[in-house]
Amino acid sequence: MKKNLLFTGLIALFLCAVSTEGVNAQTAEVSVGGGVASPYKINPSTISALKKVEVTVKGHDGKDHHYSGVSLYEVITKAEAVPGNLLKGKTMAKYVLITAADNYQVVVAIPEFDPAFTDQVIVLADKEDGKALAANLGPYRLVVPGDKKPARSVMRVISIEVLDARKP
Ligand SMILES: Nc1nc2c(c(=O)[nH]1)N[C@H]1C(S)=C(S)[C@@H](COP(=O)(O)O)O[C@H]1N2
Ligand SMILES: [Mo]
Repeated sequence: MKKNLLFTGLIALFLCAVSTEGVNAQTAEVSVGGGVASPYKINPSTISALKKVEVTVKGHDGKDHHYSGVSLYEVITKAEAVPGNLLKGKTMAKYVLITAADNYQVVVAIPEFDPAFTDQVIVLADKEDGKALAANLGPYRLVVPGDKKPARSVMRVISIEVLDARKP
């Protein structure tokens, strides 16, 4: 009898953990902030207002993967990261720090994805090969198509900060 109760309790705990993980995955947001005029959060409702972009990149598995989402340029433009969207002078020292749920962090310089400087479109993806990203990868993942290795393809992005190398 006691064993039965313990077993039922363990099952209940397990189900609880599984459903909490599910809720977290659905409500996970990306905060867009740092030195910007209009910080905001990316979630299913705010992302739907942004233009959709798609890229194809070769994964670690050697196969092509198709990612869709929004461009990092539009993400920081919506936050009013650069006055007049014209990168020049002092704003040339601005950069973007991407942080993941596991505290992995990478840096991207704005000219690496600003259409005034390059054709490379860096994507904050919410879909891989047509499907929502699995909980261990998403719900949001950065994709840097021009990189030879995928080290900046940050999984489980939770924060995008526009910072200034001139201000410590
Ligand atoms: N959140 C997070 N994202 C991450 C990492 C990490 O440790 N944490 N590792 C990076 C590195 S070093 C690589 S090589 C790729 C591996 O992604 P892939 O297995 O989809 O090729 O994920 C990148 N994204
Ligand atoms: Mo890596």
